[in-house]
Amino acid sequence: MKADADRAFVVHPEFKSSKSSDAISFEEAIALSNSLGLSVIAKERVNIRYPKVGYLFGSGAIKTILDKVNNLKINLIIVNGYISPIQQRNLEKIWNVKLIDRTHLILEIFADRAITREGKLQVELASLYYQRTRLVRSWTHLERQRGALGFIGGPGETQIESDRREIDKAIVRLKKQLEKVVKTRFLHRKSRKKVPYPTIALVGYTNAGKSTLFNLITNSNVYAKDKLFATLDTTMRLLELPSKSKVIMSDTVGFISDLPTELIAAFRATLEEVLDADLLIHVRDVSHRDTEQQKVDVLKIVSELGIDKSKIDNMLEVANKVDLLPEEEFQKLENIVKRSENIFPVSSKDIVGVNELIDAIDLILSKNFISETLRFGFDKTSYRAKLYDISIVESEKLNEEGYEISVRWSEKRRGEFFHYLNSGEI
Ligand SMILES: Nc1nc2c(ncn2[C@@H]2O[C@H](COP(=O)(O)OP(=O)(O)O)[C@@H](O)[C@H]2O)c(=O)[nH]1
Ligand SMILES: [Mg+2]
Repeated sequence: MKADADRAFVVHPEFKSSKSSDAISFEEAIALSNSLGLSVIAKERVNIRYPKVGYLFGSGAIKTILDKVNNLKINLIIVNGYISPIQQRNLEKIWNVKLIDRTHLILEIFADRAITREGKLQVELASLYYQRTRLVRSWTHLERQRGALGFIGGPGETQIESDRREIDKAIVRLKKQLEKVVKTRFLHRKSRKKVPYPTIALVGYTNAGKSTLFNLITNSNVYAKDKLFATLDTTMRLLELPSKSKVIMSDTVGFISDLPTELIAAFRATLEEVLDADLLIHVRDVSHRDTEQQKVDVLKIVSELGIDKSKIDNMLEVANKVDLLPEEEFQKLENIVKRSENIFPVSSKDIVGVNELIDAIDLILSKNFISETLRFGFDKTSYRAKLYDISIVESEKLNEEGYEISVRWSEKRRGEFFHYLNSGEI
């Protein structure tokens, strides 16, 4: 989608009954579009008093949008809301561009981010369900049906039915594959963990500022610029902390408000890297009117993902966008921060509080991760294999006596290794 559709126009339909939180959803849709790599050339809020059956928008709005599409050479319109298949087709014809709705936008993002086999299958499944609801007859078929006085059938109907059958078959196939993958999930996860560094994941709602903070921290870092790991995608980077220890930081899609229920499984699947992270950083937009509820949601979902309680308790909280807080609110936050070790007021925009955050990450990881050098003879190849297997080796030297392997690991992994060693299993 990126290549030919990168000049986007985000249109936000605002209904009479819209909640005040809609303004935020508009901002969020723009953040989502950006994170997909689209350039948002235009954005517009459109009041809808009476939704038009076939077009949603009134003729005035349709014309205004058409002019913008032509003047600004837009090739993709994102309607931040639900749009019926018929409305979609009609509007695409008038505007002569591709149009996607909110669910489709979110699906594109998940498809872009799914890393594991399970994640990819979940997203594919969700998009098949979505497609299944989008099958429409073309106008000619509809007219033919009317002519037949309500007789259901005719070429249009047959085509839709057969498309639907194809999709249903694909759904069944995918579900079977998914079942298999879920059964072997544990093995997959194990084989994926191949980086010998502690990992940090940024979590939080979309638009909280995760990517801004991620870029801020990683762009100024030498290691982040080095492409040491070809396997790391753009959402993961290797960083060097002030203590010289290295960590992998990963940005995530984030939580999306009013996530359509049919996308929940796919959403969770894209968050899998979070399960493996050694440290979670919860990035919040503290200027958001629903910030408290968002925090509750995030904590709930994180614990439902099956993350260790200790990891959740140790989660750091970034109170981002403090630059947008009125003085009085800022004071309140400062008072909370004084009483807590885990909350960091930050402005990723004005670059405030970032060094304090980095120092805290460094401290936590140095407390939780021990570096040491192990030495053993050449006959102990199984020890060496085990160390590589659990992916904690930082460097290795050989001398006359044997191996000299430097590792960096958590107390837990260390315990596991020595347990194996003492039990004679290796
Ligand atoms: N005022 C202000 N805006 C911010 C701050 N951090 C991020 N933003 C803006 O918030 C929007 C969403 O940021 P982004 O990093 O894409 O959020 P993400 O969806 O969590 O990755 C962007 O327009 C950013 O420029 C901040 O500290 N202050
Ligand atoms: Mg982002």
